[in-house]
Amino acid sequence: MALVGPSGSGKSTLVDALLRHTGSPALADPNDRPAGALSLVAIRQAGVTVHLLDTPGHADFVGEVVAGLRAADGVLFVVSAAAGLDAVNAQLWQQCSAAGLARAVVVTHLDSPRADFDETVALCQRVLDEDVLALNLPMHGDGGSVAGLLTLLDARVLDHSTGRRVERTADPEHLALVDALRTDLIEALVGVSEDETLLDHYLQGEQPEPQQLAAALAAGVAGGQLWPALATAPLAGVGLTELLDLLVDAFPGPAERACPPVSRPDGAPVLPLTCDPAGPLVAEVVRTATDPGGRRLSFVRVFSGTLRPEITVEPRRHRVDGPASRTSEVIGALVAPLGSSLHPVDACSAGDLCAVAGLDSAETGDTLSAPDDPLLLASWGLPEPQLPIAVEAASPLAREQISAALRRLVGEDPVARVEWREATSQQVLWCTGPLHAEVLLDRLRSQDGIEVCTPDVQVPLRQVASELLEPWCAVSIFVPTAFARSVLSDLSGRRARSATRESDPEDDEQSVVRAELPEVELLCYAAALRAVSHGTGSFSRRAIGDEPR
Ligand SMILES: Nc1nc2c(ncn2[C@@H]2O[C@H](COP(=O)(O)OP(=O)(O)O)[C@@H](O)[C@H]2O)c(=O)[nH]1
Ligand SMILES: [Mg+2]
Repeated sequence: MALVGPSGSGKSTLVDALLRHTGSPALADPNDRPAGALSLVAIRQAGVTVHLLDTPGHADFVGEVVAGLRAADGVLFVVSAAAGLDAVNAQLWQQCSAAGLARAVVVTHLDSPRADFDETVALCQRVLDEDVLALNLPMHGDGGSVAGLLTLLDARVLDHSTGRRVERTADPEHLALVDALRTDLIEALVGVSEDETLLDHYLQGEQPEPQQLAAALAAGVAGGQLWPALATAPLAGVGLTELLDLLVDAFPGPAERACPPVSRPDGAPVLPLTCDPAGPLVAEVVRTATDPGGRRLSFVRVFSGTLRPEITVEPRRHRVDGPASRTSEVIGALVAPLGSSLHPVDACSAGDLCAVAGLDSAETGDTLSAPDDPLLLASWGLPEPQLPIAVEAASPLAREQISAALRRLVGEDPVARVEWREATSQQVLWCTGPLHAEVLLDRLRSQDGIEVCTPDVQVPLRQVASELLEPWCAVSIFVPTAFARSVLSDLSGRRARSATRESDPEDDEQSVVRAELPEVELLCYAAALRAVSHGTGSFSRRAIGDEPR
């Protein structure tokens, strides 16, 4: 399960609460939860291992979110009842729809003075999907605290006012208050149910059995027909049992999901794979960390086949900048997240997640497969990093180490790139935004002890026959149509020419704005576009030659 949502919505708090609730210590060490990176833990509930992929909320770290979504079979949208949703979340919801990921909405911050659960669910219905349906409702105690829940399907009160969870049948006056919501939910479930007798009986006025409704809920969640919304108060332990029950009972397991498309490394087609432990090996590196011994630790989601110590794998990548990796590597010891720490495992088969230590040539985003059966997973449209940061070593010693350290740094990150610009003798680190740059340079400092300075990025100007020339680029900017006008008006202040807007032929709520402008105007454009598009815009660029200034 990937947890996504705006920064501060309570994703990490929810993960900690779920860890504690299932008997593991919470993540105490801040190193376990590095800034701007995916964090992985696993909980056990009713004999099922649930990996929780906690994603960073800020738009600069969209690469980590995309890596998390790729590794997940389902997604929890964590929404604060005090702060609501942002446009980036609406966009992520669409990406999840395209990938057929089962989802639920977890509402947090219900104890805050401005919180309104019904309003938050209504907002989700407007912004995400009209079939976001509340499964339970918060019951407030003194001072706005969440004292318990009222479950809509089986009409029970889960009373936490004594500090323990006490279950009882709802009082008639409670039921009368929620009657309309219950009817809506039951009708939605009857509507998506694969059980035809359920509809017949319901139309004849019979109340469905709880098991029938539970089966309809699971079918609706797995089939992407409805999206349960749950009230929680993670800090008070309210709603955690209900969330875990939903994860285990209603969300599809890995075996029920198709393996993402794969091909041969040269693009030649292969037959679709399934989540079969005996199938050909296909795994993806979703995060790269450094273990306490300084070794590379690659977190891997296995989609097909089984990863075992001593087998040989070949990491392959889509990225075109670095040297093509053709190194075979022998898998060493495997570990897997369990609670908030890592434990040794004998093997990791299709559907599961583990970490491999010392896989030196593998980078985040690489596909691992067998050398004699090479396969490559289709890439999942990662955004191009468009903020260039010039990086210079601050000391002569650091100057010798900086190239290798930068290469390692970008290998660990899903989107960052590094480029040596001969014309200006600058080492340029390409990031998604200022926060991403800050986190990467911080890592350079803390992991490699390299202090850097970041002079302005130079754009090479060429002197030809007394005419000064500067490079120009053609850009394609992808934004929701609602922001296209702001993007165009911002471009007009950047010496842009031939600006046009077209609707995406497949989705007229998305637009492509094209324009040509001097490269120097693009130096800070990643941040400017972030501001005018509320974090939803992305762009690509193409050099179109030098022109007189
Ligand atoms: N009052 C209240 N505070 C919460 C709740 N959930 C999270 N917080 C607080 O909100 C802040 C941000 O939470 P965090 O989990 O770090 O958000 P994330 O950025 O989504 O991971 C922290 O100070 C949490 O203690 C909640 O349900 N109620
Ligand atoms: Mg967090």
